[in-house]
Amino acid sequence: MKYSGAAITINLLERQGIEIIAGIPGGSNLPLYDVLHQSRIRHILTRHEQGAGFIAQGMARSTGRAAVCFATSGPGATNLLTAIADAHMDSIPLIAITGQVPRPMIGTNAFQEVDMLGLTGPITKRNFFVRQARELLEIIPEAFRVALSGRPGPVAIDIPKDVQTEMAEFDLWPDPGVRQSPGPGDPGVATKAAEMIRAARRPLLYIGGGIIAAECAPALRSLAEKNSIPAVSTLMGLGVFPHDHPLFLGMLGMHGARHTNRAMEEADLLLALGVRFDDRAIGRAGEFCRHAAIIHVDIDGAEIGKIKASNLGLAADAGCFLAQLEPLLDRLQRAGWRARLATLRENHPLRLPAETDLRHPAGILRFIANHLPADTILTTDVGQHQMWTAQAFPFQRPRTLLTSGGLGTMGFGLPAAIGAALAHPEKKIVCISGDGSIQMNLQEMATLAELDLDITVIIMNNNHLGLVRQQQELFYNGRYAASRFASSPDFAAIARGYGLFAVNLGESPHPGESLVAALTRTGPAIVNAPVDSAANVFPMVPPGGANHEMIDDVTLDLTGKMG
Ligand SMILES: Cc1ncc(C[n+]2csc(CCOP(=O)(O)OP(=O)(O)O)c2C)c(N)n1
Ligand SMILES: [Mg+2]
Repeated sequence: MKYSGAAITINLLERQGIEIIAGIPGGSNLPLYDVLHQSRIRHILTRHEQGAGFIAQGMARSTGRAAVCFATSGPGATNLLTAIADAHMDSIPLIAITGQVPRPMIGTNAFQEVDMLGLTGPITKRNFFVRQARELLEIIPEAFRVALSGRPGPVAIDIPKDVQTEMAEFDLWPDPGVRQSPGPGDPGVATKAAEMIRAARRPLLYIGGGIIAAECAPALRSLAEKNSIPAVSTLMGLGVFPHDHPLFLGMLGMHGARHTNRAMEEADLLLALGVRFDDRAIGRAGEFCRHAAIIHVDIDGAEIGKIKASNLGLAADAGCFLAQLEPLLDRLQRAGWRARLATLRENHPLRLPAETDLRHPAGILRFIANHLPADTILTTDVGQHQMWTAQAFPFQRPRTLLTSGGLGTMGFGLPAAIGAALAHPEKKIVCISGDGSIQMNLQEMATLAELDLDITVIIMNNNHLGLVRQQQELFYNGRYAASRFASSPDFAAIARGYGLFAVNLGESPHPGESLVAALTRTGPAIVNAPVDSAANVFPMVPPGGANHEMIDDVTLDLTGKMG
């Protein structure tokens, strides 16, 4: 057989089962597009490469499968970097394939030349520069294997234009790259963990995105139920427990409920699974869970002991560990500990506005939850609206909250929603955005209009960079530098300009009805929701503070301890 580098690439992507690629063509990847044009793979033309990166992420995050984006060299490639870094922080299997200037021109500052190998090194799991067309036969399957195995993550592949056109002769197509089954992990650790759990009186599970990546949410719930171990979750772990599960205590950390963070203070054993002790979750590390022994299990050995020393650590797949641990645990009620946690919840509840309060993002979130099926996928942008989504929306299942956790990238929400809708055409997708964030990838409204997907975007419009404004109010003595927009666009008019259906709740005589109409119609809808610009997300751990130093609108005690 004899194929060009471009044909080898597209063929191998087909063999990997890739059905959709998002991207933008340009001089350096035209040979790839020329072959893609004949392929059964569907191409989604975005309006910015960052949009393509986040569309691929939306597909990957909502399915757990690897997804692909394309960009040309130079500015096309650099426009992908934020989406690649974002995938790296949240362990998302993204394959970013960029065109590069022809080999003889490399290193000459050729038109649209940029060193992608150098730029993507720190933000990928692995990156490749393809020197010859035949190397693609190894590199493409290897890229998928790396992206999906162990701790998932992004892989970048940079292909010079003349490698795309170079012909290579070979006999056999390689097998597709697949996720390698994780090793079972040391069974001795499970035995030791079971002993520690048996000796504990107030154990807690601290779970995160690793449980979703390992697809072991059902195993985790049944282990928790068997031994009555209550659970707290990071932002990335929301959905692993249904929000109203009797053992679920909610999200911990910077914007967690007071009773959730307080429970951590009282625990004597922490079973940390698929988590990395991120600062937004644990606050000041030295003071996190001061009275608890820690068992830490994560697929990435580099995370064990990185931030917080553990009494027992294991680099293993969470699902394999749970399978070893479950038979070793007794059926227990732990009535005393659960009663204590119920009292904490009663005394320190998360106070949210009522679902009739459509001038508050949390009210809107509670309201829409009543009109959406339990498996609705929500994407968010980054800001106050993101934290209110985490607090107020009753997530029921894994992979129903797609949010930029580690990098916190404004502009994530709309393209990620497009990706989720492409992967789940039968589902309604809702994007919760902010008036700041939506403008960071606003151009993808054109892509949405073209694709006519079943997406409702709700822009929580407080005319501010709200989370910044909040920090300035609380920690910079009300010096509001660059957090208020002096002018605000008419988002509904803009959306209509893109050819989308749009409503402005501020102009609607019956906002609730307009919101339901936007949610229940099939096809895209953009909702501008004017909300109170003075509202703050509470409770809040001051940046750099310990979780027990939470403040809220009642205490507003910047130095005080948790009441
Ligand atoms: C790309 C990017 N730039 C800057 C920030 C810093 N930042 C975090 S939240 C925020 C404000 C977001 O405003 P908006 O989308 O309106 O959400 P709100 O907080 O008002 O709900 C900013 C600027 C960021 N997270 N991402
Ligand atoms: Mg805002």
